[in-house]
Amino acid sequence: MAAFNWSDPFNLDAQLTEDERMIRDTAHAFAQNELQPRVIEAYRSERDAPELFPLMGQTGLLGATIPEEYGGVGASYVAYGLIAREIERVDSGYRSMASVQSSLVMHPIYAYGSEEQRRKYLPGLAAGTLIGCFGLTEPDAGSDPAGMRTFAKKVDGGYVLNGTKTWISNAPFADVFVVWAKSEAHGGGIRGFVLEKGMKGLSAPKIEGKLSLRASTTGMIVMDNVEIGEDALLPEVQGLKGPFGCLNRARYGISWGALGAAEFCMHAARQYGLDRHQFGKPLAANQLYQKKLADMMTDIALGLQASLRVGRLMDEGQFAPDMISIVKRNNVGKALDVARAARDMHGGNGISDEYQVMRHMVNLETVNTYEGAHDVHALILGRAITGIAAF
Ligand code: TGC
Ligand code: FAD
Repeated sequence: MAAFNWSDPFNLDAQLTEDERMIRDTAHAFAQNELQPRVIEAYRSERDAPELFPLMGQTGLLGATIPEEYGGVGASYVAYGLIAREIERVDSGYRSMASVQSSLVMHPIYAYGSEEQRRKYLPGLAAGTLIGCFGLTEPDAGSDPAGMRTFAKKVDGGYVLNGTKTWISNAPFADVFVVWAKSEAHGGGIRGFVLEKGMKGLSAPKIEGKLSLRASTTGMIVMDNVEIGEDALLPEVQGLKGPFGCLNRARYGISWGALGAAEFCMHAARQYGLDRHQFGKPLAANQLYQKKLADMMTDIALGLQASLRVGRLMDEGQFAPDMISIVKRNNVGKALDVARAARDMHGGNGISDEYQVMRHMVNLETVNTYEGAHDVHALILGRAITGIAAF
């Protein structure tokens, strides 16, 4: 019989390759040494942190699945998930910064871009010397991106873009903007365009006052007659399957990341319960306290196994997007439950940012909403089960 390890109940470690374990350990060391010491103050002050991108880039954490010739490390999707888990163990906002860069900016340029676009942008994005953002959501088109109004009018030699994107991670300090718009030249179909900071008519004001994800900067993208050349169009994709192809990767990464946040919360609640005594015994000696820990461990362990399975299928090219809806929805919802319980188990101290569980809890409210809200993924799955779209 094998020994039981409460922090790795199904021996996930043994299911990883040597390379994956090495990437995980590198990400863990980076997150604990570089991110953890900054996060409490960064969250308090809602401070922009563009300086983290080169640090992540030097560590190989940006665009890890992209081939080496474009600056990536050619890692597996499982390794990508492990990176997200280690970064989000510290903060969902830091994971957001990295997953937008990797899945929502580097992936579309790699998968849908011209060779010239790949060579121009990918090495800088991988190194973190360029920062990217992804503009899909608009003030009147969130869960229903087909309702977007951003429009690319055809002119000689290129396009003129008009429209507003909102709730865009990294936008206020981004150098590279992957923007989705309806294109006059393509029958009103949705196309992707790569814009650059400094273009006339392009601005990215910051959204202030977030009560969640405060370590990550969020803004708008305002396009007021932005003139771009033909070379700004991503040539290899048309329609919503373009942005959704990126979202598949980011949602999958989130399914691992959210469980990193949940693991932090569970470990903190366990230690708190062992250290703190009430009624003459440790809190952890109470049945109710232990049941909460048992539920947390179970949900985290099952969720990790599910994400590992989906990651392996992605690496084999055998995944369906609905599988990703299962793990994004389930793992984020369960992580939110874990974080709320951990906050409660810390009593009054759980309210203080020093103990960090409440920060994870409020962060996960965003994670539950972006990249397809929890209920929207239920509807995607409902459509898969019944054949009826209930949106
Ligand atoms: P629907 O008719 O279902 O599909 C339109 C076309 O897209 C294709 N498609 C997909 N392709 C690849 N992967 C997927 N997951 C796909 N889902 C759909 C589909 O085959 C079709 O292709 P074609 O060739 O036939 O045209 O589209 P719909 O308009 O009915 O969509 C409904 C719904 C709910 C599925 C969709 O709109 C949805 O997922 N809404 C959620 C929106 C969302 O996730 N927004 C995310 C914005 S980005 C973000 O939040 C980043 S935060 C990142 C961070 O900071 O970490
Ligand atoms: P809505 O679509 O208005 O939904 C509101 C509520 O209604 C939700 O509970 C939803 O589940 C529910 N709902 C919607 N439709 C239905 C239906 N048919 N049936 C039942 N219930 C329904 N977007 C980007 O493009 N790029 C980014 O980088 C980005 N970063 C973000 C960062 C942060 C911090 C946040 C908060 C958001 C970010 N987003 C980004 C936007 C995010 O993807 C959207 O907020 C999300 O898709 C939901 O859209 P919405 O806010 O318009 O909500």
